[in-house]
Amino acid sequence: MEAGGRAPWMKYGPVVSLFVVLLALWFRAPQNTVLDDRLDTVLSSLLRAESKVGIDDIARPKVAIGFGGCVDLIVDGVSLLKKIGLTPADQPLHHDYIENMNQLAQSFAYFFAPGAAAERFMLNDTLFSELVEASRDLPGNRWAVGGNAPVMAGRMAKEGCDVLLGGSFSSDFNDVLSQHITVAGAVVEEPDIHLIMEYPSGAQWGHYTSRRANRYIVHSDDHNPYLASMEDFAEKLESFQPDLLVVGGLQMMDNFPFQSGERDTLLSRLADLLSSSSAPIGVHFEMASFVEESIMEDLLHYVIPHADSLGMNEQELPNLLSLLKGSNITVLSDPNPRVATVLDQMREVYRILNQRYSDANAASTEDGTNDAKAKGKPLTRLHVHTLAFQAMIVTRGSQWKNTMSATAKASLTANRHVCGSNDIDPSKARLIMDDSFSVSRQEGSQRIPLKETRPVSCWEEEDYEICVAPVLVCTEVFQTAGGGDNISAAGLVLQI
Ligand SMILES: *[C@@H]1O[C@H](CO)[C@@H](O)[C@H](O)[C@H]1NC(C)=O
Ligand SMILES: *[C@@H]1O[C@H](CO)[C@@H](O)[C@H](O)[C@H]1NC(C)=O
Ligand SMILES: CC(=O)N[C@H]1CO[C@H](CO)[C@@H](O)[C@@H]1O
Repeated sequence: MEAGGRAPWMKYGPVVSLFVVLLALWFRAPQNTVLDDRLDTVLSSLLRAESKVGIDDIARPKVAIGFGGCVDLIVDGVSLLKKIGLTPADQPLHHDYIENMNQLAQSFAYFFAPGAAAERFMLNDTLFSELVEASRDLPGNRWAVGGNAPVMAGRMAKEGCDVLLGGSFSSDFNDVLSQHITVAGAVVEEPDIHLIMEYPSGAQWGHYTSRRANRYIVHSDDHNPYLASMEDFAEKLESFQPDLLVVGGLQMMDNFPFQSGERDTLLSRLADLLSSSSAPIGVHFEMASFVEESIMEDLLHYVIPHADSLGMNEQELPNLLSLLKGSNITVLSDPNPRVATVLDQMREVYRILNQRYSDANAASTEDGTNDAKAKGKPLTRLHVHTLAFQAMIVTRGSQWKNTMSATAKASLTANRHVCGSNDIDPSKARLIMDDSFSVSRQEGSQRIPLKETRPVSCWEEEDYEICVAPVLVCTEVFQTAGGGDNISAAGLVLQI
């Protein structure tokens, strides 16, 4: 009986399991194919949108970019911390700057778990040198040209622009720059080094697991905080006659131990430079990770009023907005925000900054001071880059062209940069944006479906156009650092 009872099972068992496997395949295969098809269509449609606009390769657009630069030493963050024997902090904690090992452990843990980008000044030279020494022989480490200005310059030169770059570099650094980049600034012996601690999604450090790929950066600059190249840059600017002026790298001043009044002098000189450029050229300011409240206030006073365009990520947007609304710095925000949330924050930043501009104008007309410097400029372009999507607000009738193609290019550049390859491989990409998104968190707001054949959604509101493009998120991360700079620069190139 027993044998007889088992026989049918043994006979049909393999057939049953084969059937189960086939059934599973039948259920899964079409869905995967659908997903792959969807990705392929989004990719080809984004590429088509990007190539709608060409760049004049005879009269190359001219872009002047400041300030500073460094050599990036890129390592796997967790491997480095293990090598130096830093045990995971019990308590993640935010620090404005880093003075010792314990603070490093707490600060790293704070940003590592949510997977939020962060950059901190290291006040302790000894500790910084120790970290750099430990990184030098860490397997898989890489050296690269770094700093916002050189990365944006590199991307713009690659995309067909002639660039004037303000920064003080060592001579071997100058040698690796593109032939389309002219440097304004002194040659220095010892370039500043930035230590980039990258980590993939799901990386583990003790009981912490990273929710997304990102990096934690420490630096201990000697040259960059002083905007040492500014005078040279200002001088060359006159004859260079750029079509666009880009400012970035000012976060190197954050928490730097300046003498009293020093930073103020530097930034007010920068304000003069931005407002005195003879022709009314576009000015773009690339935000970054700032935590010192007083420098943010200075930016609001000296830099942002002179910018026509701002670029930033999902951490920097809420930080700026909170300050504009009179609240404190926000050190950490949701690293994967929804489209509606980001668009609402962008609308508010756009509205508040333009309100400030018209208030300043009204005031200066009233008291008869017709001082052009005091007026600043309205904000006509705002680009926010996030992991899942790119979003832009551009004023109708402003100087910025081709917003749809620029948003597509920014999105493609995100994948190209993070995967480290110019050709996008759909098998290393993933769409994480939802099938449709709401244009605002306000009740009853319109939902826009993500159409594979027209992935960039653009529409008009008030006096501006909004474009949103999904990012084909890279799943095999080569590098996240410098992503924002490459993306912002790529978006600007098509809009000059
Ligand atoms: C700086 O770092 C070194 C090496 O880790 C450490 O010995 C020293 O105590 C630190 N200094 C301060 C002021 O924390
Ligand atoms: C804002 O910062 C001040 C000064 O650091 C602090 O006293 C205050 O508690 C903070 N407020 C909030 C809401 O975090
Ligand atoms: C993917 C990509 O091209 N990334 C670039 C970002 O910018 C730096 C500096 O120009 C380049 O070295 C990277 O190749």
